Amino acid sequence: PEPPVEDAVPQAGSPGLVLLGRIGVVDPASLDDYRANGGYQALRRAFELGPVGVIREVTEAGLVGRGGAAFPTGRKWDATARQPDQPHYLVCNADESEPGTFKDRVLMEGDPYALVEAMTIAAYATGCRKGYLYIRGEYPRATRALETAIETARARGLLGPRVLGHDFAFDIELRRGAGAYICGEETAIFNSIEGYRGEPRTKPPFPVEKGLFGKPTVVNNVETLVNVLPILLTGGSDTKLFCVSGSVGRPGVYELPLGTPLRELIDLARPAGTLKAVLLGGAAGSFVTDLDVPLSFEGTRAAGATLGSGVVMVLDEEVDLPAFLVRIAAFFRDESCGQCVPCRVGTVRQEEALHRLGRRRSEADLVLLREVGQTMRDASICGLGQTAWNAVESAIDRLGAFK
Ligand code: L3W
Ligand code: SF4
Repeated sequence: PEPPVEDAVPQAGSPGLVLLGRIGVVDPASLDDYRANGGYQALRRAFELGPVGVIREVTEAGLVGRGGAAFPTGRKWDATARQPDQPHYLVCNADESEPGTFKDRVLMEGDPYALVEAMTIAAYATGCRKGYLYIRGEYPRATRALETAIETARARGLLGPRVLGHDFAFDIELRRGAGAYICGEETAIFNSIEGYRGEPRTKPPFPVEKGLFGKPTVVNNVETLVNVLPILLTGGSDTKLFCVSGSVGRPGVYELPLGTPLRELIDLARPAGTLKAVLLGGAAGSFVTDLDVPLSFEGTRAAGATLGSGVVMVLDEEVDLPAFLVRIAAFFRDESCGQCVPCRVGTVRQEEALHRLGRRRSEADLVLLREVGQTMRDASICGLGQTAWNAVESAIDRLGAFK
């Protein structure tokens, strides 16, 4: 038997949790439980506000995307709602694949109706009648939880031709990924849903204008959508989920106010060894050593890092840094879709150079790494290639790797 989802949430059941408040408290399969714990209040409020009012509240709350890029959600919704081209589509990006990221999994397994309700609100605000929930193929338990939630919501009139008795039709189709990291890139998702290879498209045009099936599309991450519920009910909370892993005694998903110092989070997770560095933002992120850095999008940016999707991977002095970097490079080489040369060739060259550097120091290989890394950053089509050198660069510059 699988361990209960709340095992991955060290704070489960604590007061003050907003996004994680129902994890381990409600039975994820029970719509009645969800409703008894605040469920579907936000959708009722959305119908009172009307689509324009919902977008105004989301914009005023300052919600930004939680998938890594922190784009303002209200702006995205407003741009889609205004498109005259029909139909509009909603896509929930639940292809959570960034190494070290597992927050969306916890939300989907432990509180699946919250995502169904939040998608319904997003669709109402932006004029979508159809939503696709694109879920990572390796998440069978989350898939089952969402299948149950979608079917139950449909049977109880919370999805379908007249949602909650209103003149608003909306339904959700669940699509499973097949193991490719690149299918978490928003336009690769469109190709995958349309039945093509999961390869990113060039942007612009942005999805708000031409997305799924060439139509205006809102794409949001799971955590971004779930944030809309407290925004409509209380004006928002400004908390963020963090996925803590590595050399700590209590790994798992934590919810803390944005801006909390990194040190506080690591103390909660109980560091296990002498800390060497923290990888923020996952394989696409960077190492930091300053534990006073505030965990906010601006704070991490000022420290030359990124909050990304909330990865906080703790490394102690025992870590074999060269091997760790080779592992990251191998991941990107494996997951590059191969569509553009800088990334297809660059990720191979990066891994080869790191292998050689692991055996013996070479100035020429360090120069090569930097040139290849900069080329990937400048010339790759999508975020995968553009960020594939981030962690390696910060390990060399900040941790003195290969000195
Ligand atoms: C309308 C414009 N829309 C941008 C939209 C765009 C997208 C969003 C962000 O993600 C991040 C990276 C890593 N009009 C617009 C516009 N948009 N300009 O805003 O766009 P963008 O291109 O900045 O980023 P992105 O390609 O969506 C890249 C992170 O993703 N990452 C990994 C993430 C992994 C997970 C996970 O496992 N859950 O999220 C890898 O690189 O942090 O910052 O919607 O359409 N003018
Ligand atoms: Fe594919 Fe890499 Fe180019 Fe992205 S950057 S389109 S993953 S080859």
